Amino acid sequence: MLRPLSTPTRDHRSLNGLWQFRLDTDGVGRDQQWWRGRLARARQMPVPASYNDVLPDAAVRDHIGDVWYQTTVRVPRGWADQRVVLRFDSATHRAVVWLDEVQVADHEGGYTPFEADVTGYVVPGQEVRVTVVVNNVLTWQSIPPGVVEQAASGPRQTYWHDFFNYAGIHRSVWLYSTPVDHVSDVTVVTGREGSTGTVRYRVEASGGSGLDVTAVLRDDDGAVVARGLGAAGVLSVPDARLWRPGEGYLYALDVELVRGADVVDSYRVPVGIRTVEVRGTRLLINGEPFHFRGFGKHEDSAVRGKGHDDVMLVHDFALLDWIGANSFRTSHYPYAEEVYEYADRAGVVIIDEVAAVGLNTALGGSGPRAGDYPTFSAATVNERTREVHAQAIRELVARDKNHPSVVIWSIANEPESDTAAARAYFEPLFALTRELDPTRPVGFANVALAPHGACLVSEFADILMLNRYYGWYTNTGDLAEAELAWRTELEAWATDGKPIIITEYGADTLAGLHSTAPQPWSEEYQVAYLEMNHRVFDSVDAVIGEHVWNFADFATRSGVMRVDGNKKGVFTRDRRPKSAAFLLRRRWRAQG
Ligand code: BDP
Repeated sequence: MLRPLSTPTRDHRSLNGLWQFRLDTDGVGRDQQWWRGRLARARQMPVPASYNDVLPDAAVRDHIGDVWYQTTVRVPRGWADQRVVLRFDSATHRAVVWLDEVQVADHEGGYTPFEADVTGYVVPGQEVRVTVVVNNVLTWQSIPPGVVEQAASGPRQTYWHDFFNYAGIHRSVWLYSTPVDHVSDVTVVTGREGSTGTVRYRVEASGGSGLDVTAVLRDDDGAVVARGLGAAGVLSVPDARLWRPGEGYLYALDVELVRGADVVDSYRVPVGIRTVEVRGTRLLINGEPFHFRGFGKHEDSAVRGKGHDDVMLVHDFALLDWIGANSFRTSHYPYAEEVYEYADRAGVVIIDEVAAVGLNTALGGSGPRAGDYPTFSAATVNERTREVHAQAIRELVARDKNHPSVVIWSIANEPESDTAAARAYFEPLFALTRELDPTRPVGFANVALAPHGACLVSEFADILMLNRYYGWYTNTGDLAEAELAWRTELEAWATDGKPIIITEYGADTLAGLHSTAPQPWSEEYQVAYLEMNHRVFDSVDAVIGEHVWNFADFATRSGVMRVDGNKKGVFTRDRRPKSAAFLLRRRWRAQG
């Protein structure tokens, strides 16, 4: 799905700012048709942001169900005769949207964009009311899954993932214009033959007859380097400057829809020319082995929750650079598109993950019956869930396929993977992902509960991604024993002959807690824990990367394992370095 852009034929207007907001405490808004007028008893709420932590009110933070947002927008006068589109970069986890009295959109899934052609419902120059109901309930048929149970005092939301269930309008909202005949999609796949780069493009357009497509590739200075005619083609770039980790060189593909001499629509896609390939135990970018150094991250910060914020975006990338990281995983959901655009320019490599986290009821959920459910069954994660999961993968690939920074699709985090049911569930999802994008390797993050020999899903993956906590959840405080056990397991995985990325290893650490003999929770223990892990990784040739869990401390639901959230950050939630940051900086900068 194309991002809204300003081009010679297109315009866009942000709807970000303060919206009217109301909690639907009794769940009556849909019946009472709250979209039919001004939202009563509303207060102001910023967009984008999670609503949960903006107000000091547990009823808001822990609300289960619908919340309502409303704003008005004046459609620019100059948009007469244009197609007008309303786009949400995300609404978590699902939303229905009305323009005045008319329902225009309905979307499931909290981390991918959706839009509606609203041309028929707006009058350029006039104001229109936008009402959105956002729902945060996780069910067995949502991605991620969860269940709402009736406890003695009311409903309780249970889920099996370890981050707070933030909700709301987390990303930007746009009204944008395109010509009626317009470019609807562009797909770019790059390659390399010797020093010549290739850019294979395909343009989809909606519109009448007599339309043609031109494609012009420009370098970073704007000089034309190749031209193509037709809706699909291959452009050759002699002496191409490649997109490389650490050097995000981008060309621009200017696509025009033309009728005779008239330009009907134009759109621009940044293009990084690079290749990705798994060969033996290596992942090659431009034919060269790439070693992943970095983190599993979260979209998480104080007050904003999961709301996208350019300040945090630029700061986090500056910290990645400071520490010598070259990559991260979008654990455990697709991030805001601004993140990928920034990574493209910065030359930072991304493992792009769909929001399929917590498909594993053996991992401590919290709730009256959290431990009692089977993961896969007709009544829990089932065929319908798989279809929702498949749709989430389709939307992820459709959104992110053109980003050079994305080199691996991760189709789940720590699912149950040691049962026949898991195998049957996942096999078609791997096939689907490959069909959608044959150019990138596909994997999933494997959980310690399904070690080598027990995991029945890894054989479908091009690359092994392991989350392991030897020395933390097992062998707690005993790094000597942890080291032996970890090396034994890792050497077993290495016999599969695939590249291995350690996608999680980490220890909770309370910033400012020190101990001379490294004790769990102290900064010294986090350092010693990482050093032990690094000794293990450095002794196994198939290991091609390490992503520490986590970049920064983050919010979780409450529980006896969590002190004001998960404290495995190398940075605190407000991005101050713990001692481990300096260790990583020394190690990674020496490698880079
Ligand atoms: C893994 C999960 C991650 C958790 C982490 C932890 O993938 O989301 O936050 O462990 O326990 O199970 O800190």
